[in-house]
Amino acid sequence: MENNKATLGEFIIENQKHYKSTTGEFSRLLSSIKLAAKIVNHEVNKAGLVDIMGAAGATNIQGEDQQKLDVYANDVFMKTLINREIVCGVASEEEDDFVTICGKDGSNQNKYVVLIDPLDGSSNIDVNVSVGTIFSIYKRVTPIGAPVELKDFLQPGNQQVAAGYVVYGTSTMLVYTSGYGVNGFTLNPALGTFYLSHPEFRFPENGKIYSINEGNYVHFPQGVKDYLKYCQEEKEDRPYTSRYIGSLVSDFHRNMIKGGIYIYPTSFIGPKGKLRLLYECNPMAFLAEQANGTASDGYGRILDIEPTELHQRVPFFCGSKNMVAKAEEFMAKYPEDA
Ligand code: P6P
Repeated sequence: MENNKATLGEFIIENQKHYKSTTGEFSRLLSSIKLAAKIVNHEVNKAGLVDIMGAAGATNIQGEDQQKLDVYANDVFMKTLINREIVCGVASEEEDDFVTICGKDGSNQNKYVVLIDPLDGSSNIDVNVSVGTIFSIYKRVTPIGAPVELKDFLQPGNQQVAAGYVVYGTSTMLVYTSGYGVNGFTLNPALGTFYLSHPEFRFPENGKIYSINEGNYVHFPQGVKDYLKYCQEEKEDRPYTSRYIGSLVSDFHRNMIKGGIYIYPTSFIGPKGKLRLLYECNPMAFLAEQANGTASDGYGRILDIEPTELHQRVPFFCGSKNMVAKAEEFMAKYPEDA
């Protein structure tokens, strides 16, 4: 019965002592993300019944076909965060540039910016496989009230004040960290309430699942090819199990519960990999480290990368510490691939 579990709203209030915000602004921000997640969830859950699936005809800055739910999810988060003046700016995978309401009049005194992938894994929508929203929250570095600038968004991941995801799967969960561990909340759709179902997520120390699109094998760096051979050989606790959903949030979520590594490396197709640093890798890396896991670009800590562009891509190795460490060992044998 949920009645003995805290709701997300109660949890946010109980943990206000952790948030450096004394005005309740941070709590309002988390509550707004909760609201947007419920609205998007409602549409995702009925996508098969109404004509909201399929490409919206437009393409985003990544050159990817925008699925109608992509566009819808982006609109919902923009309306919830910008129109209601909860934050001073938002950068989104679906927007070429950041969006802000901090005009020159200095009226907007908000101090947070949000970076978001409104609907990650959207190519799975039409085949009824789970998708997710990923968010990353920073304090602005420019003066409060002044116009927001790109440098408010180009901060290293180690400056995040919070990060999380919503996974729209067999059940809808909101999972987030504000630097004090990772907690998961499951939505009761009948009540429209998220309940604390997974307190204190922790990656199992020794994972045995690897998640990678082996269709790109011939294009992988040699270090990744060697690591995959290591995972597949019959020795010690191996062969490991291969599981790949094609939805970062879902693969990450499973690996955090069962132990495992997710890899999206560089390849001939994507010389910097495919995943975006600011609104995919950094938030997932913050969650991973807060859940006793780790996240690397194959050579160094994801959270220490100094961003240069809003939509820049980086290679991504994330999950159980033992597996990421072993993958980095193989990558280190080929420094020319760095
Ligand atoms: P591929 C979805 O587009 C995404 O960004 C991640 O959610 C997912 O893990 C990856 O790309 C899938 O990419 O090239 O294997 O189809």
